Amino acid sequence: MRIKVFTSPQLHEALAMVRQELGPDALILDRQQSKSADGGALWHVHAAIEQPQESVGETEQHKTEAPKHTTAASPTNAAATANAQRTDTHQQPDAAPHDATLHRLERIVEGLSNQQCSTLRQALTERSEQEAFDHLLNMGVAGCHAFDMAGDFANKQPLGKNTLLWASRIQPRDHNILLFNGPSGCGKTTLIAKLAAHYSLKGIRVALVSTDTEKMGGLESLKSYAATLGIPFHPLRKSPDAEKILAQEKSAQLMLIDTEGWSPNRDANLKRQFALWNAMHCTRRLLMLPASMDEEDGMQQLNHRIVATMSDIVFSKLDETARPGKIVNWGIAASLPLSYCSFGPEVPEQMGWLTPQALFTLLAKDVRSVSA
Ligand SMILES: Nc1nc2c(ncn2[C@@H]2O[C@H](COP(=O)(O)OP(=O)(O)OP(=O)(O)O)[C@@H](O)[C@H]2O)c(=O)[nH]1
Ligand SMILES: [Mg+2]
Repeated sequence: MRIKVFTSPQLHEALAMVRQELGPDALILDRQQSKSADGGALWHVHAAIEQPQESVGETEQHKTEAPKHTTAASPTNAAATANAQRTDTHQQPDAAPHDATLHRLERIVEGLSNQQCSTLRQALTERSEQEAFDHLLNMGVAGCHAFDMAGDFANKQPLGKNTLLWASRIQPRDHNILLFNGPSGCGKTTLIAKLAAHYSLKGIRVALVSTDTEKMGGLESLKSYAATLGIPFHPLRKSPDAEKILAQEKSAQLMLIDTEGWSPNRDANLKRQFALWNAMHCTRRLLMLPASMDEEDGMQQLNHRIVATMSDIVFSKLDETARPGKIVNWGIAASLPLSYCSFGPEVPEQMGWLTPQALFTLLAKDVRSVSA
């Protein structure tokens, strides 16, 4: 595969250059805007086309060579290239072994993202912004989001006001029914215990429910927290029982529902769980991802169809990662508003509500200042 970057002040011009040089089979991998030295807009379009057959056996070094650039000022011999590419595409041999192709694509994408980062960094004019960009990248924020946030971070301003969605704060006295779900061990039960302790100590009537009834010991820890706090606890095994629980707890101001952990590879129980969740008429469904999780694994979780039925996203274990910036990438990929966060195992401490100010604090690496 051959990759080139086409740069022009106008997007349509850059796309026309792609078509002209690589022909109609060119694949547009990405397009990004940056600023030119005089402050004007510059579009960078990454395009790819299959390599001719004889290049399949080329050395790895050649295959992964950095993308070549074409700018509006350096037009190329379009027609000849386009014709050559069209012919070559038809002459492609059968697909290379699957893993070799994947490996090559991964390296291409990696090369592209390094390339994009340096382009984006150069587009920042202030040194302080470039340093902020570097810091955000080190924290795990993806290049394009780090670019958007660099100015605010450099000026110690709240982050992501316009790029991320922010949930409206829970008003516990309004009879909220909050359901927490996410991968096994992400910290659902712990956060529910923290919230139950926090709000019941403030005099709010809290009731706990758990649909984690099939796993050995799944109910035990929440049941003991409920006993310690002196608040009601209900296991929910069958959907018809939901109405009884709702009727019994109608005076509860905050009902917190714990669920069984799931993952994209282990979602056989989700159908049964989903029916129980629906029966509880939740006011919010909060998806929890632990920041200790690998970013790609988190993205896989976010690709699951169930995510479309969630209202908020919660991040736990922020104390267990050196790259908390991945939550920015997850939040934007999920298109879900950010709400609670948790940054330690202790109940009832180490939790808070994510806000643009809290995100700045977190990425400046002072997670303890995120307030509840
Ligand atoms: N460091 C750290 N540990 C946490 C945090 N939240 C939870 N834990 C720990 O993570 C482990 C799992 O927490 P749980 O609350 O049981 O997780 P869960 O999502 O309910 O797990 P399942 O019920 O098995 O799906 C426990 O040892 C918690 O103490 C956190 O924010 N930071
Ligand atoms: Mg649990």
